[in-house]
Amino acid sequence: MPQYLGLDSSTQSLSALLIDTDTGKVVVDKSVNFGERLPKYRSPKGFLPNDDASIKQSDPLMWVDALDLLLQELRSAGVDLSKVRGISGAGQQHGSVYLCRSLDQVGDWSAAIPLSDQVRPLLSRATSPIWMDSSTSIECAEIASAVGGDEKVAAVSGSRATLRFTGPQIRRFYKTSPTEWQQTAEIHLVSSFIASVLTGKSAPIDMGDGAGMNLLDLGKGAWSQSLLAATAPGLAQKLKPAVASTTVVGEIAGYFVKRYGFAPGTKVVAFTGDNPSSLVGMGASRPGTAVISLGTSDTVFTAMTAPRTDPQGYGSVFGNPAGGFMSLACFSNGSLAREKIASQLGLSWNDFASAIVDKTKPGNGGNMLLPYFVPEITPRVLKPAPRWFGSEAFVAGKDAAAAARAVVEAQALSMRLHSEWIGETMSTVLVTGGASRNKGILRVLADVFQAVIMPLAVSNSSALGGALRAAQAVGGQSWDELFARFAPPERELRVEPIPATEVTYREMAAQFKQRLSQVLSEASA
Ligand code: ADP
Ligand code: XUL
Repeated sequence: MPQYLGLDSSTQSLSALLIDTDTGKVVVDKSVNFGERLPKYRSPKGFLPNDDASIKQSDPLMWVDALDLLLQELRSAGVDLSKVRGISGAGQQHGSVYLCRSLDQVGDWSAAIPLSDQVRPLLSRATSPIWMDSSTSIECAEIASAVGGDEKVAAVSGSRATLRFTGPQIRRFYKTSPTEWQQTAEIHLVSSFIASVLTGKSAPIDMGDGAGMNLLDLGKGAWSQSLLAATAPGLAQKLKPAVASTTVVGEIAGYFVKRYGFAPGTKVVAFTGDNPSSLVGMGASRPGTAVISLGTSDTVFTAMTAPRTDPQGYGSVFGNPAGGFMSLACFSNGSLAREKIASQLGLSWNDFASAIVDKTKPGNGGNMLLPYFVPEITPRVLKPAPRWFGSEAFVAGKDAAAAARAVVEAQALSMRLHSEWIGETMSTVLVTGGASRNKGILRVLADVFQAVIMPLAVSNSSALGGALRAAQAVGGQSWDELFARFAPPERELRVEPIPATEVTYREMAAQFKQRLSQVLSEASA
């Protein structure tokens, strides 16, 4: 009964998913929501409030406390963690953690003291910038100009210098906090930080998540000397060499053996980004299957054999943990925008779905919303600026049903428009994430993409990806076997497109594109 544990430290929660490769069953699937369970961190949505909408940071100790809390809950629920043979997992991408001492010099954690109390004195920076941060316009321009332009950055790292990416964030830290920068011995991504905490050693960054830093030379699979130099002096000494995602990075620290009953010697496999991990968890790590993830951010991604970059400069190329690369377009106005409409208009998620399916029609009677409630990544909208077009009641925010359809139609149209560069025909799209069970959302996606939309049995594909990667790297299981047993889509929940809506959405897409470019040109004027 070998078991493998996948962890996903995402924006709003930490999840654990345990699989048994003998029975082919998911043994446990449990999450701890940061806002609800750890209110002392004052982060109801997983990040700290800030008057400046461009600054989005989280307390890394919240992630550490969540790890203790979740493992404690598994233990209390009677889960026998001594059966776990291997652990891997994922973190929200791009977020970074700054340590004043390498964990390699710290020794094992004391089992008598909560982890967060032991990690606190190791932080050279109290907060971690996360993927929602958009405060680095100047740093992106500086990095691009130092290496010969944005195309050059994209050709080497797979993405133009990008606001949320770790390199520009590191540069801003170096410029604004020179003393803390000097005190920093080691920089981690959220993924490698959690792996480091688990092993009590400094775990290297993997190629999948490392590609989201604007620092990795994708062709060489190593840090780019010119990008390191353009980002901050001394940066090379603060990063370990990046490793393949299948690398065993260490064994579980004694702390977790003593406190939670893991077997000594349990292997930990490199953690990766939540999207690369989802690619594996969806069984989509070979080219040809597109995935839409509806989490805090909405993302569209697919595996690809050779890296191809977005000519518009919004999309990214990351490492595929199962080998090769993946393309990704990320939208920050995902679940938070849907939640905003639902909560403002008093709709439960069931009401929200029924507003779309039963109360409104494709095209929304001419109503359209540009749902930029927070700064948007794709396309780049720096200042929140929702725009409403249509009937008087709709524009006044008084037509709840139309608003529900409008937010989802705009999100789907934007995903369609901004994933064209990926160049995959999307006849079947797998969906995952917290919102992937909402029938209204699935209906709109099917019609806008004219594709069969298929949710996965497990909605937390990122944690599942972690468990599958551990089973592959530690247990020697083949991907095909693992995908067949753990990642089959829920065929009964699939949503077929209605062919008659193709014309409606073709016309609506053209109008959306036109309104969007008008808003973008006004914003840049
Ligand atoms: P992340 O991994 O980014 O933290 P999740 O994939 O766990 O996010 O998704 C969390 C989000 O899912 C919540 O913010 C919530 O808005 C959304 N969500 C949960 N259930 C539903 C539902 N039935 N319909 C629509 N959205 C939902
Ligand atoms: C991807 C991105 C987000 C985060 C949080 O580039 O920024 O999807 O990984 O989920």
